Amino acid sequence: MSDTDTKTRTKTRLKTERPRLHKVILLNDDFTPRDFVVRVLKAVFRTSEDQSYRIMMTAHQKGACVVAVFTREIAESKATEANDAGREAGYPLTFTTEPEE
Ligand code: TYC
Repeated sequence: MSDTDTKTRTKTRLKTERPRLHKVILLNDDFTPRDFVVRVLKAVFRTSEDQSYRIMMTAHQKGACVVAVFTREIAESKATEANDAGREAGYPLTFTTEPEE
């Protein structure tokens, strides 16, 4: 028998997939006042006045703007909260969610 024992070890690394993130998208409409959109963005997404204004203007000019990305549950609950705020004030303000590629 030799002094040195050589053994082979197989290391199994399980691949843990990260949860897919979901985008919250702000859609433009012709009725919601700009300052109301900014107010909702600040309250629900905690974006600064400046960021909120830019997001609102991008949606206003391009038709839509990605607000932020979250896990699916958080994206959906924030979109719902923001849509409800619009509905409560009588505006058609709309946020949607979609999975990131
Ligand atoms: N287009 C609206 C207006 O002119 C303002 C607005 C901007 C509404 C962005 C929705 O996602 C929006 N009053």
